[in-house]
Amino acid sequence: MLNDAVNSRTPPVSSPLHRFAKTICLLAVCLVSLAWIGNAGAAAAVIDSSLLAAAKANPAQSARMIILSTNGVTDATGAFNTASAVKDGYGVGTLRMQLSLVGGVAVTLPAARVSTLAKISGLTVTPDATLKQTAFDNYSNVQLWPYLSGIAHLWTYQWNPAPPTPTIAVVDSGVSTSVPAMASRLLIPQVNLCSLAPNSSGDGDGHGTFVSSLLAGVGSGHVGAAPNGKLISLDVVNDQGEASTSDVIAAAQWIVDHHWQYNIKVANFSLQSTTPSHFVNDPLDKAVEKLWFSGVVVVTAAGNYGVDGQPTSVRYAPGNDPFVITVGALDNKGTLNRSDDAAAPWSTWGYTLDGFAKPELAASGRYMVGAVPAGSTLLKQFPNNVFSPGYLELSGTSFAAPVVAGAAAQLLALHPELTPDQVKGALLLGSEQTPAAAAGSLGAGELNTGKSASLLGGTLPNPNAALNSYLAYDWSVSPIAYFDSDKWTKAIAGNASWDATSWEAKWWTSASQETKWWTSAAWETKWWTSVSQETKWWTSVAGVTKWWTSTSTTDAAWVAQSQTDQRNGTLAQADTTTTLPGYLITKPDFAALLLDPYLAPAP
Ligand SMILES: [Ca+2]
Ligand SMILES: [Ca+2]
Repeated sequence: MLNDAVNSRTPPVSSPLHRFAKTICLLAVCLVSLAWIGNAGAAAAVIDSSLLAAAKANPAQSARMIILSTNGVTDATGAFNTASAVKDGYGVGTLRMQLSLVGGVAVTLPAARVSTLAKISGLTVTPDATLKQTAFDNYSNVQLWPYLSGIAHLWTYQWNPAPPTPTIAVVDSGVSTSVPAMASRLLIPQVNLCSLAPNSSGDGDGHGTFVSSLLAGVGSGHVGAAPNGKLISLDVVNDQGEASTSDVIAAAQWIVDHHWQYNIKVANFSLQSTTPSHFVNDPLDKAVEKLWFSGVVVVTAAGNYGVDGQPTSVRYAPGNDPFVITVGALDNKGTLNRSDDAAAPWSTWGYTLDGFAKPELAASGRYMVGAVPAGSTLLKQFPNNVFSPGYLELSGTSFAAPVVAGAAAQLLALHPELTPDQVKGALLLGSEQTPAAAAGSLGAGELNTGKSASLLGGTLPNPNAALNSYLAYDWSVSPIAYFDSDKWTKAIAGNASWDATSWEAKWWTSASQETKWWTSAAWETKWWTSVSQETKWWTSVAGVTKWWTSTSTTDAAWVAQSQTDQRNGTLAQADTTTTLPGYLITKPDFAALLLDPYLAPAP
């Protein structure tokens, strides 16, 4: 079972022994080639050139080295004893460890003694270098979110390197590659689709760079969710945080046209329209659905227009589209324990104008630290939010979305064959319940990527199953499916219990193997017993249809989500009064993580 395969990749515990075993393996590979070179040299000792240089430069300096002998540990030990006993005034050495696996010893000797070792045939002497394990092992983040979300669990694997994540498209204000965290992170030069002036090359606004650094940055101490894959940046937002719907749709079109070419399997939209809409008519919703039906997981922000944690309608595209993954902002309260986790008070949740509960799930989105370009609009607007040079601390569902987008990419790295529906199912099924959060405010729950990864071998529920029965094809136009909105509209207009029959039956039966989440009465009853809200909509279909046509063609202005949140006054005040730095991981947190099979970072 694939489930087992995934588990077997995860070391049981981050033990020193495991680490040591890996070190030995890496060294062994190294030394096999050295030994071969040595044998080719007719049994003369082979001394690594760096040790010879060290002996020449500072013969008295104590040097850590590994002595291998073609005759094994005994002869290597003898060689050490001979070298250690040399009376040159530099003192004796230390035999630190016998390495029977490779026929050698790890020792400390005055550097000058390599001249003695060089005269002993059959030896290979190399520095006992500090191993820089691999770049992947250096991934770290000073904040809590990568660990709490189970993302750090997937940064590394027992057998490095980790499988690369697929390419992630970022539809935002651009990415500045002058920011160290984002240098070399773009697969191809940025695609500029922004028609609104002023728009600098790179990222004049800063939002896209911030989002991208959370997604896949490699800045020291600020590694993003999917650092072992590449991004494609589609710039649709100008330097003032504005975009037009048509540009965002053009970006979706670009991704549809190029996803095979660049292996794009995830697209992040930390954006929203400013015009309320129904998904069946909204052009951007249709665009992101095309992405979804093309095999690209679409992740988007729920919005920051919630007030005091109360539900509201979730009414803006693309976060109101029922197919895609809409992400709410979790306030993890700066603690690893989930017992205090809740939705950030401004994180939007509730029903869409079409009756679908949003968000799907939530991830940390409060007091997030991300990279911003020097001179960017965001940096100028929030000088008091500077975490460290080049880094800001900001809050918003914009910054929760890339966490989930990165998580989706990590799942696809493990199982490239997964469809967007399956990725969505795995993310929801693996999500954690949070008792302190209002039912539904975090959707199915809080992201736990490690747990989702553990479920990939099993049958995954398809949260979109009921909707998929309304997919259709028009082969004369496109091989990509489309949502038959006429059929769906007729179905719900003629059957007010569409939700409780076709939707519910398929959704719940597909998940019958799971008990925890699917039997959650809170989710189900919240959804299905909100009769007043649903009825209100179901019985006004005619009027709604009329309203659709008056809004759907508007090329509305767009705003980057965090900017709405942070720049509209009250919320910015609420979050900026917090003392920096916030929500960091502590040593006790890290110790606790090691005991959690879904969260423990691989060594
Ligand atoms: Ca831009
Ligand atoms: Ca917490």
